[in-house]
Amino acid sequence: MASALPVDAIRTLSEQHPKPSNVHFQYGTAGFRTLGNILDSVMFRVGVLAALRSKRLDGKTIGVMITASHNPEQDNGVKLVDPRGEMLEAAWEVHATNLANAATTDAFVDALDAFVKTAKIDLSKPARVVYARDTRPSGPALIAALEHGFKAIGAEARNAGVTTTPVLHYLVKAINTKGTKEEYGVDSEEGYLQKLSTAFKKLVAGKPAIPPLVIDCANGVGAIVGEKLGAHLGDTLKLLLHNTAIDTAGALNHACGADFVKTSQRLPPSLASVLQPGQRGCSLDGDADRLIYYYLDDRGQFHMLDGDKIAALVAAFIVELTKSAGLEGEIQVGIVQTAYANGGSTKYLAERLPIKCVSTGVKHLHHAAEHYDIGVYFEANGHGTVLFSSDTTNKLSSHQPSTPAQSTALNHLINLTQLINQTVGDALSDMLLIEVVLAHKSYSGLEWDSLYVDLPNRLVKVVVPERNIFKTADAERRLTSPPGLQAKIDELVHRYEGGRSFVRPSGTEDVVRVYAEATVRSQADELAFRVAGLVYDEVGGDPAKRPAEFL
Ligand code: NG1
Ligand code: ZN
Repeated sequence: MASALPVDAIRTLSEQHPKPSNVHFQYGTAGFRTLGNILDSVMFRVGVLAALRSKRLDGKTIGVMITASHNPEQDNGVKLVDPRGEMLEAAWEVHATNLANAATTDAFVDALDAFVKTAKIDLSKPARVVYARDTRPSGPALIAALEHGFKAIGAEARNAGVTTTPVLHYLVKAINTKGTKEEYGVDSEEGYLQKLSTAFKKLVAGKPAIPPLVIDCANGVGAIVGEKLGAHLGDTLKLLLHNTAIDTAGALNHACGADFVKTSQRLPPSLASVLQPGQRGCSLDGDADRLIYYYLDDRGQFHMLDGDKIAALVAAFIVELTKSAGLEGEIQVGIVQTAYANGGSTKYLAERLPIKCVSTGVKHLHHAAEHYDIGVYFEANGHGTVLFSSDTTNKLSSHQPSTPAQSTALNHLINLTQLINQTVGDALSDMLLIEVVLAHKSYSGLEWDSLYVDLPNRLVKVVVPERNIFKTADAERRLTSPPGLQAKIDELVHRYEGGRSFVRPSGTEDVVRVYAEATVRSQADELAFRVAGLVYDEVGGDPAKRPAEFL
């Protein structure tokens, strides 16, 4: 190796970011995520790690995003983004966890040393990173700690400021493809907004004027980027931004945002006097990578259009376009879901398209979607995107349409590749995609909703002392541990018409999640609570403190 770790600089700065002694950190499905005020040491060390990742990949730019997404305001987190804009390679999650948990500066330096050797990192390579944060109040201090990490190891670091998670992913890919034939776009937030809005305008040109769209920004960073997007869209699509109080303490994700809507299955109270019957509304989450749509019917009844409905709408549209472009049989569209997908959606989609169920976590969905020519993946919670394989992209640019209709459809497909953020789920890009489909199909929320009927469902969490004793198989649809619990769940599920339920440990919170669905609302609720009761008893929960609804 041509050079060594700058141990002195790392030591001196590391001493300013001591690890709290009583905490164990874990790089989970969404990076490190916990209370913002205990993450200082993690940020410093992630700064160093991101630089090493860049060196390992020959100086390619690595992204670092500081956010805790839909979680409460006091939480924060950090995750690394690999050069093509995708999630950090899984093997490095373990290294991240090890480095974050070294008890002292000495232990940290030793762990780094060992890691550099085993991972064969050539320290003479350059280190390049780009980083951003959401609007959380703990963000600025955490950024300062992260920057110390960059400084300690001598990384070339670019600050992308306060922006959405998907913009950061876009930037990483745009920077790394600059000047190549895969150039992804201009490497700035402005470049991102230009790219999306230009494609959107082309896709809706000639369609009837689109009525304004109500957007719940979750009092987060989506409010900032949403406003800029609105300016780019002008009259093409008027964005009515609500819940934009990014400076109000406690407002972030509070009684608003995509997670609130999906979990509570109701309209944010703040929109009660805003959303008119028949009007389209949507909610972003705190870092604008999740999106849930909804509308009120004539009777003022709330209807939710979640990630599963988005997948159905978008996949059907793309299949139609490939047929119209004369590419039927040449380009295969496939779907990826998780066990949380509504049974109604799985049935609808499986009758029409190849479909795959994978474990929770964007990296699993993303990788599975890469196996299709065009892979549509959405989590029920509204996180998802569409991936076009490079073969498909080439096919689209070389295909010779034989009729004007084929040529139009082909152009639409090409513009979709520009509109869609293919690096990661992106609420703003997905929102424009949905608006394109609705405009093309002349659908209101009601018609979109009628594609299939959702089965009533309930998601419950059970707080447990040790979530890692819960182990799953079959894309998390069955428990293999604790022994015997799955059999009890099966026995219960059989008693409910259309019943389905599964249990898995959360990757982001110290809880076990219980999902249940059934043909009738009250039965779905009852099944969820009874399975939660089984879990509660299994972990030796105090019978006196057993939540009343766990029957
Ligand atoms: P966990 O906490 O592992 O259930 C949650 C979501 C995931 C994913 C991650 C990352 C549900 C049930 N789970 O994971 O889908 O989005 O957060 O943010 O929605
Ligand atoms: Zn998010």
